[in-house]
Amino acid sequence: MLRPYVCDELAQLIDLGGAMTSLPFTFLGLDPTENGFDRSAVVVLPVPYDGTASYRAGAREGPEAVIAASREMEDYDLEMGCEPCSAGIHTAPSLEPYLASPQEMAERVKEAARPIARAGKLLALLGGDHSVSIGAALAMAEAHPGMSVLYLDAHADFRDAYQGTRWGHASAARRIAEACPLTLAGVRSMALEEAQALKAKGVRVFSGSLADEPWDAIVATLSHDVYISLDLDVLDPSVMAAVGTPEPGGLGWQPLLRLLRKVAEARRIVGFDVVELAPREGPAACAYTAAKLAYKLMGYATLVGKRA
Ligand SMILES: [Mn+2]
Repeated sequence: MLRPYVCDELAQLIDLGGAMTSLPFTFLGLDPTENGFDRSAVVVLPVPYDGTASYRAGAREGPEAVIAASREMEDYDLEMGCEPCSAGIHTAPSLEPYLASPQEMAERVKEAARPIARAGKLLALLGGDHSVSIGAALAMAEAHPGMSVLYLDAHADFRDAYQGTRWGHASAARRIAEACPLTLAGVRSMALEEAQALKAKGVRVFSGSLADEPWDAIVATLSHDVYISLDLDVLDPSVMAAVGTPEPGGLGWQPLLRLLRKVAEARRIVGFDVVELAPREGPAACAYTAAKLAYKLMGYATLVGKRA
């Protein structure tokens, strides 16, 4: 079914069965005048694009579902004992997709992320299929020389090209790894071509559900500034069913939080993305889980971590 990329409040209520609320359609329902760009430490960039999805599409509806679910969330975080949103969370307008060329779409994301990166804001990109991370990571790497990327994904996304493009979700980690050091974690599925390329290029790979919690070993591969690209399919499908390409044997919710907190404690998180939520592929709880994960990352990055 064809749907507009940005649907109105009414469609939102019908689609997601969301509670009736008069909150603004921003992350957490925060007041946009109190959370303007200049006053906010965090900038949410919604990128409703799934032009390169190869299995189950629908990630174009991810950002909207995450923002809708975030409006049902409490501002207060029990673990941190405060309201992480007091740092200011600005929700930027949704980036308009460009469907004619995945490469130009990556460029468009990069241009949108650049001013956020240059202003020293914490970028919080909401996808979208995983191809949207390419432009975001490249813009962040430009603004933060020496930055490394922690790429959390059930799949390697390391094909040189797939289905006629080098800028799709299946090549996202490969394109990013050409620009900055990349660590792949939580991976449970890859092609032979990818296994060989990962080895040839010396990418650090932590595979499986990470049940032995190799957090220190993962952190040790990362430089001072870190960008986290988080494909929700890194979580086990029992926790996160609403993804385009579910893969068994993934991380649990708590282990993933422990990893993210470890990274925040030891490094400076300069930005992150949460991608691949395809809300129609799973229960509504998945959008809420994704929203909570994004908020946890905002809190860890701004409160727990190094800010210099
Ligand atoms: Mn991915």
